[in-house]
Amino acid sequence: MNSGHTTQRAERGRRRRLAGLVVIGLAAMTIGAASLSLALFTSAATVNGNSFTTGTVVIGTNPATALLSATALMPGDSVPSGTPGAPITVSNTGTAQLRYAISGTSTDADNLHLNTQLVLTVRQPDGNTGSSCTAMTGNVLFNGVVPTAGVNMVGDPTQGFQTGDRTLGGGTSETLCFKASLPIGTGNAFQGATSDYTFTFSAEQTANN
Ligand SMILES: [Ca+2]
Repeated sequence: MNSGHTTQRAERGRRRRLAGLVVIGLAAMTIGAASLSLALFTSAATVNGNSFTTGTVVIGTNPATALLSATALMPGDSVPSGTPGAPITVSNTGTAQLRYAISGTSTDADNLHLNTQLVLTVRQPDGNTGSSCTAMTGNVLFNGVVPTAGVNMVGDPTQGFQTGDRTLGGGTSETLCFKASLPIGTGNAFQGATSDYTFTFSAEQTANN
């Protein structure tokens, strides 16, 4: 009986010692594995400085208002008077090339229909280059009336290229010459009539378009 108990205690002790050895062994293996991964040679390369900035298209005009005006226009008169045209500089202060068109609208608040008589003319500068509108002899870009409903005077503001659309590179400008004329045959019904005109310069990117 005593001999049996002694044997059982010895057996339990042996099992505990064995379990302890197994735990110690596993711990040693884990530490060994960790030491092994730390010992690997590694390397990395970074590629920085990848910066993106979008381009801009910014159209502007000089003058920005009152390019043409008259207060006592008579049949046969033109504005400016004589042969010169009124120069307007169209600029692209953006960084990307733009394409632009010019459309016009007019008012007829007094219902006297001056805008059915007044003829607007847009030409390129004299000799088609430079910025001089002295003789108003450049290529004709538009010559006609600008009705209340509006009209495309130069090119077409519809997206994409249409005949007459003009291009301006980033940071460049060009000059166009405007003129308004009241035909000598304009009748009495148009006395004291007023129409106000608005010219809209519409620009869009040419890249991928
Ligand atoms: Ca267009």
